Amino acid sequence: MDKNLALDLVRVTEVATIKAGLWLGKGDKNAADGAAVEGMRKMFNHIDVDGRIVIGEGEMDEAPMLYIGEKVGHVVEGVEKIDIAVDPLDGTTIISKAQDHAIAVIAATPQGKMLHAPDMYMDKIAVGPKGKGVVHLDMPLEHNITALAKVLDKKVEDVMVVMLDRERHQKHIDVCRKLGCRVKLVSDGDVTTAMATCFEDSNIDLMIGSGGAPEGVLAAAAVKCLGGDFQGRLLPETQEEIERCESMGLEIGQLLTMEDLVAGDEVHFACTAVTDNDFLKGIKFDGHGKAVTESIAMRTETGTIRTIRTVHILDKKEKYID
Ligand code: VTB
Repeated sequence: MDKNLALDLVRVTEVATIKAGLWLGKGDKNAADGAAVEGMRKMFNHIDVDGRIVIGEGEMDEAPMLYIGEKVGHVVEGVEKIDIAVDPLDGTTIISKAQDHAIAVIAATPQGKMLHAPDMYMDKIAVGPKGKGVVHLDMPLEHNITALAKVLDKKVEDVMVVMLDRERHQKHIDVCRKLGCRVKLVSDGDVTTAMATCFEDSNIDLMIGSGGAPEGVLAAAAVKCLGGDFQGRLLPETQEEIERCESMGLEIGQLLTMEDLVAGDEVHFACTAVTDNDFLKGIKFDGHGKAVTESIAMRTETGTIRTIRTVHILDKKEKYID
């Protein structure tokens, strides 16, 4: 794919962020989510792509916009057909409380290259470029942390492991406590924490634990562009979820490598920080009609990673989107 789609997609994550940002700290997560979805959906009409949503807000009958299978984009002649994964707002609770790690995010590939991850839990591990080939979801956590410390040339005590602050992760915390490494617990939003492993100055070395499977694919796309590694395993809990995995041709318990999650070398990724994270500042409204966002746009083909700081004139933008 010759075109750098990520540069277009970032305009879409910016709009989702502006819309969601209007609900920052207002205690209404549904309104924030709805606004992000609507903003993202509308902005797609301005982007020249022939897109099909493969990871979105849900099945057609449960989501009015950005549902799985929905066509998005302004189709012009000669434009390539692509698959699109979106999360207009990862961290709905976070934004309602103005806490860190909320993000608007999109990944795109040629058709058939992204796992259509169903809405269930996924066990995840993410690591930056130096840890690629060193950690493995099937290896004990002690081993992963020790091996990672070695390649990072750090003491085990200084390795920072991040995970969602959930009771189900107590077993991981226990291992970390025994080893003496550092643990960062975040309330929500594990797309940004997976990405943070790839930024050396984030002070995050390893991301582990279970969270949403669709967001796992988005995180894998980001980590692939950033040169790190991501592995996952679907965790079906009901008979229906088990059948869903089987219908996708997946074995129960199968390890999903980066290639299984996001295949090939034509991955485009864009995200905009709704609230602060370990590598981007969240949206700021100046109170006088302007907002500033920070985003990342990147693609595997060239390996370019762009950090984009944008000033938005809100009333002009509003007219443009509608
Ligand atoms: C959340 C959210 C994550 O998964 O934790 C969710 O913070 C599922 O976990 O960003 P819970 O059911 O325990 O809340 C994510 O949405 C994505 O992995």
